[in-house]
Amino acid sequence: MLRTIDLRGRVLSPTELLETVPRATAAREEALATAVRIVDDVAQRGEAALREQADRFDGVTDHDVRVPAVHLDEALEALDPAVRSALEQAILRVREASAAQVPPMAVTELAPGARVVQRWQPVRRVGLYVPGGKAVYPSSVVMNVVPAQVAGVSEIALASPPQREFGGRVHPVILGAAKLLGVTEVYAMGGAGAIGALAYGVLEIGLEAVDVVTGPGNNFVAAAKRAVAGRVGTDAEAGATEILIVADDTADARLVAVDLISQAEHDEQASAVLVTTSERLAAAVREEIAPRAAATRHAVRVEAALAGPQSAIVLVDDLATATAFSNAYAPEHLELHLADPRAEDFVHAGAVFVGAHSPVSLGDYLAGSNHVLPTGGQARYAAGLSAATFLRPQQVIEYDRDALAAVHDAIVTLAEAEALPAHGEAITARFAVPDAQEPGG
Ligand code: HSO
Ligand code: ZN
Repeated sequence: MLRTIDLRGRVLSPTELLETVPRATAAREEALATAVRIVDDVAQRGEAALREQADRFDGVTDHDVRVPAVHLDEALEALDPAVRSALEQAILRVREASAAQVPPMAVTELAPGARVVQRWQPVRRVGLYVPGGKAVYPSSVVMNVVPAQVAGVSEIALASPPQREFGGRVHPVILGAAKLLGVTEVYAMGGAGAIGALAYGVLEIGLEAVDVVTGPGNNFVAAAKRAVAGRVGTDAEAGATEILIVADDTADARLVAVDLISQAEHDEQASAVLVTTSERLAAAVREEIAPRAAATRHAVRVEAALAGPQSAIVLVDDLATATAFSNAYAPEHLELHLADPRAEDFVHAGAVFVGAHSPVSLGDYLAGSNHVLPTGGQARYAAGLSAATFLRPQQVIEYDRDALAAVHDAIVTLAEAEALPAHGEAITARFAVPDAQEPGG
């Protein structure tokens, strides 16, 4: 089921490496036109458009788009105690790690009396999206909400699709998790329309436009985030999940197999890739994975993901090529099963999991790290959710007279070089005594 690609004896450029295991991202681009239409419809027709979309996509009519407070209370009360306790553990860990990751204020004294301060300002109001189609992830409530709270965001609106099987309400465990975190502004709306509603606001239901929209989702959600980017800030696109494992001959084939399967469980489009220098390991993983995949609850989905062109076992000559492959691929999740793992060499990955006891499933729930991570190669330039997603660095400049005098000539020179003499005069004016106010004048 998992095809093997033998790259041994071949020297490939990063682009050629990438082409050997293509991702299924074309669908995201194809979704863009539809997403733009749906977002525009919500921007123009507000609640009516949201209701039509709920009917069409979720099979739900006459539901409360704004979730009443009592539904949140009921959901928290009904939360299974074991689930509640597990969520609480996750919240504590993500909160602790997120708080430690808040960047400190930077004060630079460039000269006596010349100061540039960079301070971090929270975004005022954010819209967090929690998917609820093929999968319902209360853990994603934690991963979205906690960093926003740690950043000091003052208003959090949460959106998740209305569920037909729950009478048009948001999934009760998602509601319970939201209430557990103190989030009370929740909307039963899903897909591209929800992203449009958060970005443009829907006054009839009391939804004020937000400043930043974050969260994972399907191709239409990802495309809608592209469509509203610029109007609001957005996080990276967390689409179909990806796991890339780099392993040598010391790796345990059973653990490699179960980890590949764990992420293939999300989606037929999920990518599960093993890059290894060991022919023995490749053969052992091939042997382990088929019966395990067949025996798991979502066998059909797992097998489809593993059999897809986006998944493979890649055999390479050496660790340097494996590293180059991983850096070209820029996976959402990278696991290192190596005798001497050098995590610092793997510069393009949403998150790096080091050693046999740090599987992606740990990061999905309890590691303390965030599981909303860039997919589709966006880890080359983007980051996973963190408090920083909800913070903007702002520079504060304060020079005194002597400090400004010290750079007077350089500013005037540059202003003249740019043919902007008024810029220079704005400096000179501070040192010339104005005629009208000359002493005794
Ligand atoms: N692996 C997913 C997150 C998740 N897993 C939620 C289980 N629940 C994307 O990082
Ligand atoms: Zn997962």
